[in-house]
Amino acid sequence: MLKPLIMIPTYNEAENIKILINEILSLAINCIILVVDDNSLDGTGDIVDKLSKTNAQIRIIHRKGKRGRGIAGIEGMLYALKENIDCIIEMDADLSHDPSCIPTFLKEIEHHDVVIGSRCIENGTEEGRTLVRKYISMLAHIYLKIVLGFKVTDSSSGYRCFRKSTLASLGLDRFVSVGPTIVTEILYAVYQNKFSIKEIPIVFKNRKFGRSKLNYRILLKSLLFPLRLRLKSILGRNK
Ligand SMILES: Nc1nc2c(ncn2[C@@H]2O[C@H](COP(=O)(O)OP(=O)(O)O)[C@@H](O)[C@H]2O)c(=O)[nH]1
Ligand SMILES: [Mg+2]
Repeated sequence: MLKPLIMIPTYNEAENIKILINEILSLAINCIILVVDDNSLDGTGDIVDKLSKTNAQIRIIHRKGKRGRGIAGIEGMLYALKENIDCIIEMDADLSHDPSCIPTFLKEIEHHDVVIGSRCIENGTEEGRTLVRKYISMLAHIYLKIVLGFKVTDSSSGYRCFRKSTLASLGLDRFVSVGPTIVTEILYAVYQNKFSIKEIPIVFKNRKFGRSKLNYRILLKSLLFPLRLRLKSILGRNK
């Protein structure tokens, strides 16, 4: 089986992170677990520090300075590219993404460049989300399909696996997303490079502990960002 680095960006996930890491360890796969913490105020970083002292599989990057899901994710991926691994799985820390899907990701990534956990294909679903969040996801999906031409059924899924060679060829250090638009920015680059994508079903569970970091400012940015990407691509093509 291919060896993954499992990258988990965190901000204030103290109630979730230990449960998640233990669930991943219980799968008993040869992997590195990398938490990229943005100096969480609730001690998430200290919890992972302690775990990492007794298990070399567990690593942590303590980020200082500007906070953001996007820049944290890119830093984690750039770290991963220097490690002796075959692929990178990214997942959220809030127990929304079930680690029991990891073996399926690893099986599929042997035959594809990218594997995406989808809530929208057969056997995939979403549990415990408010109607508002469901509509936001649905509209975001339609919008991304129109503006960026995405063909996958769940383009805003943050539970994904990439071959190391795929990520290495995307030029991650040029990416500009600070926040969660990184999910879109990476997927767009995957499409532009014509990499093969496979979707597998996931059951997304809404977080029970802690709070979502999504807010109206982030939503507005997420609305404008695909237009910016598309424009950049059109201007680049005409040069
Ligand atoms: N390092 C880092 N991680 C973040 C930041 N914002 C969110 N995350 C993590 O990104 C994942 C998804 O965030 P979440 O708030 O659950 O977003 P939602 O699922 O869209 O409501 C979780 O693991 C968060 O802890 C951030 O600013 N920095
Ligand atoms: Mg979440």
